[in-house]
Amino acid sequence: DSDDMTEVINYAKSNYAEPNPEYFGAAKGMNVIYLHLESMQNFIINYKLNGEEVTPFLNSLSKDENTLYFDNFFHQTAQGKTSDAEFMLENSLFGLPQGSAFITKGQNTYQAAPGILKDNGYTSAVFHGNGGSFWNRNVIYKSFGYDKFFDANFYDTSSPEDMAEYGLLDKPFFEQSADLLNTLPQPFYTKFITVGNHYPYKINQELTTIEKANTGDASVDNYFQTARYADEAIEQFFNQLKVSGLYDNSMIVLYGDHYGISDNHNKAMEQIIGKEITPYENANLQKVPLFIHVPGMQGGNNHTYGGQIDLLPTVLHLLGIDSQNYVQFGSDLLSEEHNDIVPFRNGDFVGPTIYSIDEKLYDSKTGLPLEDSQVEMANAIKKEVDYKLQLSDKVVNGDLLRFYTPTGYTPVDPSQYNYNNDTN
Ligand code: GP9
Ligand code: MN
Repeated sequence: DSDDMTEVINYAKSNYAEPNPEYFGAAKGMNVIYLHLESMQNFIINYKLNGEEVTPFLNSLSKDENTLYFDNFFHQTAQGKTSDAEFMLENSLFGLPQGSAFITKGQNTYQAAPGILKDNGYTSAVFHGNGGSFWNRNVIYKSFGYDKFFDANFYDTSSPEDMAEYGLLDKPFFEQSADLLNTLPQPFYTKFITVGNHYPYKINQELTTIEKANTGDASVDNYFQTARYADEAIEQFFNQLKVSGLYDNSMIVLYGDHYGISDNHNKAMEQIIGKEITPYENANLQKVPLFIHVPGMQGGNNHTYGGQIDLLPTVLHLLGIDSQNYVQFGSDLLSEEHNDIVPFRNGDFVGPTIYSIDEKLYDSKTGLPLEDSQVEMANAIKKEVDYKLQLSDKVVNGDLLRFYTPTGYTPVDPSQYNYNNDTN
């Protein structure tokens, strides 16, 4: 009810982090291009398999002068996997503890990125080479205010060798996306969802350019080949953007959606990373890469602790749009006031001083168990984390945003959108 909404608004106010003037508006008026990198984990960035880089293109971005690379950035997904990642980055609301909000809460009222940006003159579109009803996308994207959803219907999926288990492989996907992208009025807000690097990472060997690993665990071994394929596809897409000229007036955001290798495979992963996988190391394996490329922006490696919940306020501030009137549970990664405690969906958390995993505390730097003197601080953080998750769930389960319209925000009318056969 509206009392709950008052509590939510008060929390959102207290959680708001002022933009950093050095970055605020660095991408003002630019297009936004999200690359949703299926199952890409951070350990693979700058990792060498038998002396060879696995993701040379992403590695080069980690050294690019106009790219920020966040190396303490965590996925915060649960059972909703891909859809949880999307839900967080479109809304800065947490996915639900069970199931997928995409499926169960598709008709809620949202104040998502496409809606916010529409009021700032942006067109929005999602590109994905799988059927539109997967994860209920064709329903919830309307609630988010997406103008267009180019699903498998818009792509040529007739060549079996171009297909992965969940749709069109990344290289033909990006290639065929070029014409669709050119139909969009600028500035646009877009998301490209890749599928080639998806469990169990099987790929036609003719498409591979790196050997498998040899741990004996098939999905771990294959992962390096599909990650390399994804890396090549991303490079190809960057080249396409350079040719079309979009590269010069677009912010490109690349993020891993969730882990690719679950903890069932930790024995093989110990061989890969060369150390024992304790609960602390297992938490570190939940890091996913985040790159933000903005023409003219000062890049570099950023060690701030953050997670997917923080992306929306970060991106809005880079675009010069203040997030302060919106109900968002994350905070701008580039702000001095950024909250660097990263909640996981099960109530565990990580941050620059303490990791709390399964009720046990670890020193963030060393991974050693924490002394009793720090228990009090950890308990206080834990309380805040639980409160935040529960309040976000209240918003989503109670569809509370229908009781609140931020100043200057035009509510979305989902019935206005029609995706599949609408090619105008
Ligand atoms: C399918 C894709 C995969 O459309 O996005 O989702 P996932 O299995 O990773 O949740
Ligand atoms: Mn996924």
